[in-house]
Amino acid sequence: MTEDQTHYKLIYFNARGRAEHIRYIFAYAGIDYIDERIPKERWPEIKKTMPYGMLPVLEVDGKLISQSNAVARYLSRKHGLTGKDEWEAMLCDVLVDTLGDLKQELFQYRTEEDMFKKEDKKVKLMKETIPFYLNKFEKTIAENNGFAVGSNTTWTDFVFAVALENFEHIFGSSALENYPALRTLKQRVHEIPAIMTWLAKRPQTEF
Ligand SMILES: N[C@@H](CCC(=O)N[C@@H](CS)C(=O)NCC(=O)O)C(=O)O
Repeated sequence: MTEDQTHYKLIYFNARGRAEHIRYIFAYAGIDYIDERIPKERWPEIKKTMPYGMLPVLEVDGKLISQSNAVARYLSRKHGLTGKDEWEAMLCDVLVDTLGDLKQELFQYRTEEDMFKKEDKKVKLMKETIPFYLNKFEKTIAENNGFAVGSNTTWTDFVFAVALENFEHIFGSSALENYPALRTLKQRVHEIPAIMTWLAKRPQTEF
């Protein structure tokens, strides 16, 4: 268990979503926290009390902090998960933000209601957007022997492991077959004992 005596409550919905990489950080660093999952029917009332009306929010000794990646960076800085120096910390951010760009495109595809537009989006994603990003991620992670940045575990590894799990859920388990370094990263993260313990006990949700 860590020296971190702060009282943390992570408030989110019953989903992995934008909170799961934060839960990996807590697990990895051995930090105690309350994993509060708001039922949908209670959200309208709770929304009014949140700083920007959205989740996740981390309660830190009673103070409410918004923005999943601000929270993730704060905890990662405190617990040595931002790489060995400022340069690596920046590289962590570059990869997280670039992956965020791809996730945004995937979100627009998943939420498209017009079936024709959805099919067009799928074709573009599969032929252009996904290979464009994944080939670049693959190259970087292969150069780092399965780490997103440098040669140690960073919070960026967790962001990728969570995203890659979702990616395989959406596109099938063979979706990463041409990306061995990405598969290595995901497997390595999911074989870290503290993360394995979390995976075994976490609530099962679709996303
Ligand atoms: N940039 C914010 C986005 C937060 C966000 O979009 N939260 C969604 C859930 S993933 C939410 O709270 N939706 C409910 C609402 O807007 O009422 C973050 O990363 O924390």
